[in-house]
Formats: sequence, C-alpha cells, structure tokens
Amino acid sequence: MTVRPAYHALSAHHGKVGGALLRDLFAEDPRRGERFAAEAAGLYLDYSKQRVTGETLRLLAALARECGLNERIEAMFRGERINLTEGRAVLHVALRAPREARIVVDGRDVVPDVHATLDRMARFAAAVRDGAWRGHTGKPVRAVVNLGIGGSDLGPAMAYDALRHYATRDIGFRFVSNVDGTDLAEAVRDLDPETTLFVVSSKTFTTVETLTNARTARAWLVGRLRDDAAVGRHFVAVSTNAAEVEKFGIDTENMFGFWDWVGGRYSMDSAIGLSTMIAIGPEAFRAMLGGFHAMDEHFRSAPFERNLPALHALLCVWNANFLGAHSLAVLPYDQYLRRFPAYLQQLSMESNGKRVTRGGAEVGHETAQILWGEPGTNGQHSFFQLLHQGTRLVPCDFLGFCTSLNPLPEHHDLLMANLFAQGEALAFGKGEAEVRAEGVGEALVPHKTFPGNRPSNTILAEKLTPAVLGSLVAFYEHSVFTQGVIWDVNSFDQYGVELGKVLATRIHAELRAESEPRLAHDSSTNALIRRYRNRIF
Ligand code: G6Q
Repeated sequence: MTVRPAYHALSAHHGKVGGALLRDLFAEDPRRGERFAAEAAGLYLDYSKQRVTGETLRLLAALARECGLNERIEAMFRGERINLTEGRAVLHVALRAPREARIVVDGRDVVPDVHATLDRMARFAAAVRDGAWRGHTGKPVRAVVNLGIGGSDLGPAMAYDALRHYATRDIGFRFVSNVDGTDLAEAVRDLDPETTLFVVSSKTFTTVETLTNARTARAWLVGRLRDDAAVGRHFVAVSTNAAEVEKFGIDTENMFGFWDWVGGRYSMDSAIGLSTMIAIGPEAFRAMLGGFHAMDEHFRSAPFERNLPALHALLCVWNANFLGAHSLAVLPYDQYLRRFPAYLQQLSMESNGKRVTRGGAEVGHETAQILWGEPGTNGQHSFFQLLHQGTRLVPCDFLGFCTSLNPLPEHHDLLMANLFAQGEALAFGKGEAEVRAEGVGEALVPHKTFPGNRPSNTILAEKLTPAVLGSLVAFYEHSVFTQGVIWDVNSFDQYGVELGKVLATRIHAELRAESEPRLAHDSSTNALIRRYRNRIF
C-alpha cells in the first residue's frame, strides 16, 4: 500500500486536511449530511461525520484501484484461488447465488450443489419445525443445541439472536462452544433428552472443543435414554468431513455438507446455518440469502464512490493508517444485535489481523483495527466516557432501525434519539466557550468540555428483517475483503491460531500424566503447570 502513488498523494493530502474539524466541514457545506451518504440493498450509510473531504474519498478510491480492487473482486466472484496460502477459492458469494447463476470451480458449476444442500436443509428444518422429525422415543424436537466453535458458532449464535423475532417459539435454541464443561452442563441441565436435537457443526470435524462437547453430549443422551441407537434421531452433523462424521456415529444421511471454498467465518449462510433455518424456517432463511446476494451484486457493480462496503473499508483505512485509530467500535442500537460485534470481531480480526503481505514480506503499515462493541444504549453508561473525552481516537459504527420489532410505547424514539445524539456529540463536542456560557465554574470547564471531531458512521435500515441481516453481514464481509486488498494481506487464512493449539496439546498430556512430567517450558509455564497439577493453594 505504502508504495502506491495514491498513498503518497494521500499522505500529502493528510498533511493538509488531517487536522480539519468536522464542525468546519459541516459549516462549509450545508448539504454535507445528505451528500456524504450512500444507499444500497436496504442499508443507508451516512459517513458525513468522518473526517474526510471529497478529495480524501477520491484519493482513497484511487488507492483501492491501484491496489487492484476491481480485479480482486472479479477474481473472488470467478472462483479463483485467491486464498493463496491455502490454495483455495473464496466463494461465500456462491452460497447465496440464485439458482440460475453459474459459478465454476475446477470445471464444476457449484450453484446446483449449493441449492441441493439448501433444499435438503429445508426439508429437514421443516420436518423438525412441524414435528414430523421424531426423537428416539417418538417425541417432537423442543430444543436444538448447536455444538460448534469459532466460525461454526459465532454466525449461527449471532443470527439466532438477531432473528429471534422471526423464530419459532415452540423450540428453544442453545449454542455451546466452549470446551469449559460449564457451557455444555448449563445448556443441557434443564433439557429433556427425548426432545433434544444436537447439531454438531464442524467443517473439519476434528476441532477438539466441538468433538469433546459432542462426545459428552452423546454420553448425556445415551446415558439417559439407555440406547446407543438414540444417537441417530438426536444428532445431525454439518461438516465437510463425511469419514469423521461416520466415525463419530452419525449417519451421513443426517449430515449436511459444504465445501472447502467456504471459510469458517464466512459460513453462516452455508449448512452451518442449519440451526438458523430450523429457527426461522426455510423461507425466511432464503430471504436472508437474498439480502446477502443483493449486497454482493452491489459490491460487484457499484463504483467505489457509491459502493457501501468499499466506502466503509476506505474510511477504515483512512482512520487506521492516516488518523492513527487503533480500534473500531460497532454499536448496534438494537438488542437483537447484541452478538453482532462478537461476530464481526472474528470476521475482521481473524481475516485481517496479519503482519505479512500476501507475498510474505512484512507489511509496512498497520492492518486490522481492534473491533469491539456493545449494544446501545447500554454502552453509553459504561465506556462511552472514553469515546467522548478519552485520549484515544475510536471511530464508531452506529447501527439502527427506523421501525422497532417490539414497538412498546416510548421506547423506540428514545433509543433512536440516543443513537443520533451520540454521533452528533462525538462529531461536534462542546467547546469551552459553550461550557462557560452555561455558568460552569472555571475549575470544572476542562472536565466538562468535549473536544468533538471524533468520526462515526451511521448505518440505518427500515427494519431488522432476515434480508436486512444478510445485507448487513455481506456489507461487513466485503468491507473486510476490501481492507485486506488495500493492506495486501491474505484475509482468508488464520495461521495465528495454530501455535496455541499445538502447545495446548503438549501441555494437555503433561496435565494428565500419572507421574510428575519433566517440564521443558519457560519457568513461568513450568510453575503454572506444577501448581495446577498439585493444586498448590
Ligand atoms: C474461521 C476459522 C475458525 C473455525 C473454527 C471451527 O474462519 O477457521 O474459527 O471456524 O476453528 O472449525 P471447524 O468448523 O472445523 O470445527
């Protein structure tokens, strides 16, 4: 990125406008609030409260072009193996392609396979929902427990929460991910095994946490129903690994597959979304896919200047690489989206938390921001203090909906008033003169002053529907993709999670060894292991 002519132009430009005040930018252009906004696939993005001018955006778009964004988008949509380190295509966009589309990987059109799986999922989901699918003792399903972790958990767990309004209330849904036994123990403690269905979601079907949870869940079920054969009616699998699924004892008839071109954190719209489909029904699930697809089409075709995911990414790059922001706060003003920041954390930080370029050289610039967030208005009563008056610059994404799904009198206008107020307060602050004019004593003036000039986006949609959720997720997916292209990192591998796994395997054996093992770690790790083994307290 730093060798591109547009980067140098941006650096020079930053020298001129880096210190510009939002207050002045708005005063200079009375229509800024409408002009610095774009709309697509049900989403409205207001980025006028970002510290950019038209020229900044023009240069950022030029940088994206110089980094080959157009070509890379096409390469992704064409199914080229853009995940270079793993030699894989990256085709989550195929998961939501309409039936008539054609996307060829290794000489095979994958769209019919995608729809065949969706159709199988739909038949199964409908059978569970209408009670045709019976448990071992003949009872219908009343609880679905998804066992998965990372990309096989965060998407389904987030989507269930997000779309709970549309979910059947006849079945309860739980998501167990942690290898901490508490997660599973608490999830099943009040469940009836006769009416519980476990969905073991694991692309590889070798992930230690998920397999441990699945084995314990199987023991829980078989122990209570006193019949090994019960597994067949109470366990289904979502995986790409039929051999391991069979080895576990799940009939591959009850397995829903996907493909190596679907990355874990890009898989909530694949068969990994089985629990989502059982919850909201096949029709609503397809509506969600429609929302994803609408954003895909927009991303592929709109010029960067009006392209929502591209614009979002360019602003992230500006904030991270030119204004020095280290994090991005995502603040959904909607309780249904309470897990959305956690979902985006993986999407963004696992994708772009990289320190070498695609070619393996050290990057000469910052990459992914630390993404975090909580729903509004809760965050306002905790960490917003730092956002308004702290020493760090934290760009924010405010998300909100015009229509509430639970229109209790008073609530929604209050909620939205807070959302709009926070963006305004962050951008324009409250100067010393204003504080003094309120009669505040001199000693308190610095404490009560808000510097402002803190950038934010506001993303609005009419209502949180399955289609809007799809569109919102695809918006962030493509923003992350665009950021990765500009930073020249491979957004699709995650080698950074490997080292800890390898060390844990070794330490696990040491923790379980009968006799005191000979430890060869550093002195801290050795002492911790000894203390744990011998319960020294
Ligand atoms: C996501 C990662 C990772 C993965 C989990 C679970 O992009 O690859 O979070 O989803 O490690 O993997 P399995 O689905 O194979 O169990």
